[in-house]
Amino acid sequence: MVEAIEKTKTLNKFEKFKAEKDGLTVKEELEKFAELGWEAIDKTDLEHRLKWVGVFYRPVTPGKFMVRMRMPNGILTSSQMRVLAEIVQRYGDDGNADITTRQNIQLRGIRLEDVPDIFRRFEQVGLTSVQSGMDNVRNITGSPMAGLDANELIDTRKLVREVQDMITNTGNGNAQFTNLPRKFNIAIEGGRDNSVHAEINDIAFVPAYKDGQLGFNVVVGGFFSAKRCDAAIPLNAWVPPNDDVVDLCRAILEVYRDRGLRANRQKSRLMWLIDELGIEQFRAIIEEQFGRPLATAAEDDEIDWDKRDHIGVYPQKQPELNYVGLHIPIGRLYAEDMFELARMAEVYGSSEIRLTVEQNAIISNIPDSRLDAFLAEPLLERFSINPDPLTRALVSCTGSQFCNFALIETKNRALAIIKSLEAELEMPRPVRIHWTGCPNSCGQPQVADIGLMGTKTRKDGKAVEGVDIYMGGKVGKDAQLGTCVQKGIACDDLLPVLRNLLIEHFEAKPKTVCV
Ligand code: SRM
Ligand code: SF4
Repeated sequence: MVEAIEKTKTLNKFEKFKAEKDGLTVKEELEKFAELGWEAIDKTDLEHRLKWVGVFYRPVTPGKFMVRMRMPNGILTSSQMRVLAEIVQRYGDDGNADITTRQNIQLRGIRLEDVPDIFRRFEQVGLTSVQSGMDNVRNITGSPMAGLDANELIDTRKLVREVQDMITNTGNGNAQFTNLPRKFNIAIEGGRDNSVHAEINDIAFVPAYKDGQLGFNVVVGGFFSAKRCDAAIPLNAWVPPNDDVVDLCRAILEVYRDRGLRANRQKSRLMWLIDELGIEQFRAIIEEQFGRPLATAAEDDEIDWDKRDHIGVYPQKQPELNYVGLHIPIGRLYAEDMFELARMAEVYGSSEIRLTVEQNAIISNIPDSRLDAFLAEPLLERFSINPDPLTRALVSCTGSQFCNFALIETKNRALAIIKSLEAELEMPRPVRIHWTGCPNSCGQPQVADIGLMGTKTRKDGKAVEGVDIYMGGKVGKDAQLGTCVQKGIACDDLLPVLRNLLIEHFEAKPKTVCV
């Protein structure tokens, strides 16, 4: 008993409230919360535990919640999209949805009193938002072309689903994995272009041949946080593309759950545990938990392409079928867009919609004979298949419109600045510009050609919104993280700074102005 009290003393406040009451228990209390109203419920339940079922209290818009879904491999059906559209439509101007940097969807404007009904509707169409926030495993990413790409090595759809089902008990919630030391990211890549940013996940599987057999090399510990950012390192393990993937994820999660560092929340991600143990001992412990010998890694992996953005029209491996990637500016969707995407997926494709980590959408399985009609749809005027080069590669996190961690407004500003730059510059190719509203790095500035991280700076003696600039991020094969090259540029002064960077480093040319 004394020992237990001593142990609690060293725990941070998050660990204490998790020990008092597991986050997942709020699942059984949703009807009660709906009746009580958000202002009357326990503060820790409101601000933290509800995230265990994917419901996020937004201090910026009190009473209007965000719901973060799970979209394994970034794939959903038109019926699922329609249900999500109906949900946000109910909230008028408050309601919208964002495609996230983890191939996922977040709904906005949600009232707590509607959550039980919303969850019933999710269940009817096979959707879940369980364990999508706080100390849980986030949406599991996979190649958005899984099953469509002629050059694909492994179709990851089933594996991603199986790993999600293991972690969430098939969407019902799994108390085995609801008290991790911190958040956790998993990605399973099956293609050649590292479409998932394997290097920034706590566990990533990348295709590799071992003794002639196709499977995955495993890398571990990649993460971003305000304190530290690191690319994943090799576990020196190879697994075949079967149950071993699920079992290895389980083993790593169990080890992380039971041995992960919990005293200082800034040092709780998996990489800190790997540091403490050393990668060799970490591997040995994982192998023991896995319960059988782990094969050593294949010498090379098969990631040998530049990363694709999937925007445009592409033939599938299935004859006479195509997928079309639509550019969704800063990932923002409104109900009418979502209804349209659902309708178009049904009319032209196979009722399937896919999402990318660049916050865009893909409609797949469109026959050659239907392509022209698809491309003439009015939605494509806004969700273009051929956007201007800078717009094309723009990514942005939520920012201060909805996120209370934000130091700056991101999405709307990102769009406005890109428009101005495009008016002034001729770009020979896309430049990946990523905005993130604070050092948490949800918008992944470290993977960008130019990453912009929100900060506060001073201008004319006043505190103003600004950015630190990151450069050198490389994606696809030989991915590497960018680093900070300039600090504290006021957002109002950013346009000329970006213009110069684009001219100096990315072959932009000023447009000739006709007079
Ligand atoms: Fe994130 C916290 C949004 C991807 C690192 N992230 C948050 C919260 C939940 C903070 C909050 O409660 O307000 C943000 C919700 C704002 C809102 O209302 O939307 C938030 N993160 C996002 C999304 C929506 C950004 C986007 O616009 O796409 C992404 C949702 C992904 C998903 O579907 O689950 C999102 N977050 C990421 C990524 C990128 C990735 O996974 O590739 C990262 C960096 C990678 C990583 O985690 O290693 C990321 N988010 C964080 C962190 C820093 C984690 C840390 O270890 O310190 C936080 C803060 C925290 O967890 O304490 C955070
Ligand atoms: Fe919010 Fe910061 Fe994440 Fe942007 S990077 S969504 S501002 S926590």
